[in-house]
Amino acid sequence: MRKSPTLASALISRSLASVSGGGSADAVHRRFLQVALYGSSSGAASGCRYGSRRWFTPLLDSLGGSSSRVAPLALVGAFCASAAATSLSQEVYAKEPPPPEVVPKDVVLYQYEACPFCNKVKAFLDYYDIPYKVVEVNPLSKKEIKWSDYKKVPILVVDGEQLVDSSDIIDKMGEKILQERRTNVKLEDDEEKKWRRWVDSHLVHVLSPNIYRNTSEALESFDYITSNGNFSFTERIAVKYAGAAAMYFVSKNLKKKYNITDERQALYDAAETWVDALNGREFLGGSKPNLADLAVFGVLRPIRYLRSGRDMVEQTRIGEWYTKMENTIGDSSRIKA
Ligand SMILES: N[C@@H](CCC(=O)N[C@@H](CS)C(=O)NCC(=O)O)C(=O)O
Repeated sequence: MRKSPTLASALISRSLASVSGGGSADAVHRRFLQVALYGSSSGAASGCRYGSRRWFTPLLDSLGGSSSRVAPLALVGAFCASAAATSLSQEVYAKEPPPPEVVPKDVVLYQYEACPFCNKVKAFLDYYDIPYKVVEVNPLSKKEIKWSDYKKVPILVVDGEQLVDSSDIIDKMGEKILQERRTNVKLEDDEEKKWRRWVDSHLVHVLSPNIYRNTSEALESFDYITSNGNFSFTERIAVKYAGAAAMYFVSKNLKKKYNITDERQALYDAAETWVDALNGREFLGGSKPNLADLAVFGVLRPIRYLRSGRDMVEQTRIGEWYTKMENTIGDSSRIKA
């Protein structure tokens, strides 16, 4: 069903129309906006490197109709900063590499760098030390995933098999590589399941209203967004300010949709809820992270070093767990495509 155009879609659509030469008023009104923001902090002054930490945040709502006619505006950025360089004196926790015979030979992740769902998958791959290549998808053309019927990211191609949807991807990868380890225990306990569901049904929806909360945070986010990501030069320029303005308005709609009155408080509450769930344990999984730890960490990673993420760590008790997760996951297992 068609929805009315909003100021956000109009702003974005106009910018894109002038960039891509594109589209009738009708098509313009069908566009939907999705914003992604990504960052990376390796501490390396020379720029991003594979293996650095990344953050990103996306999530915008569809403002339009059928997917075949929708030209998404997604704004993807990347940044490298030194803020997250982990202190060497901090304790380093062990990763859990699976036995080599169960590790897939060829893993390719189609992603937006800042997408929380993509970061969730990456947290899993990084923690289990599964080498993977990344294909950064242009959110406007999506030409990198033209071959697939599935029009979202993440898509993970594992030895030629396409897996979609972050939680399903993690389930299927878990079945492949964790089977041996888990044969003697319940495949996934109820607590782990419950919190993984909470990430998808609650936590992710709190993120966008926070990173586009006001004009300065929206601009901060779009600084990230426009500094990297798979955009042409012209697209980058076109979406920078229009995107920040549009997202400011879209985030207001998202608040309504998800019944959020004070977005910052909602973020703090979510962080505190998670710490309560830990109930004094290092990780939800006990002495090692489980899939719920990886999911929470993955979706928070894109915002951690934005204003909202910094506030969250300052104002709640989540920082200690987050730092342990950072240390445990360590370098990414991403390899060059
Ligand atoms: N439930 C899916 C959600 C995936 C999703 O919504 N991805 C966004 C990017 S964060 C997307 O691809 N949106 C469609 C678009 O960009 O056109 C998952 O967990 O993987």
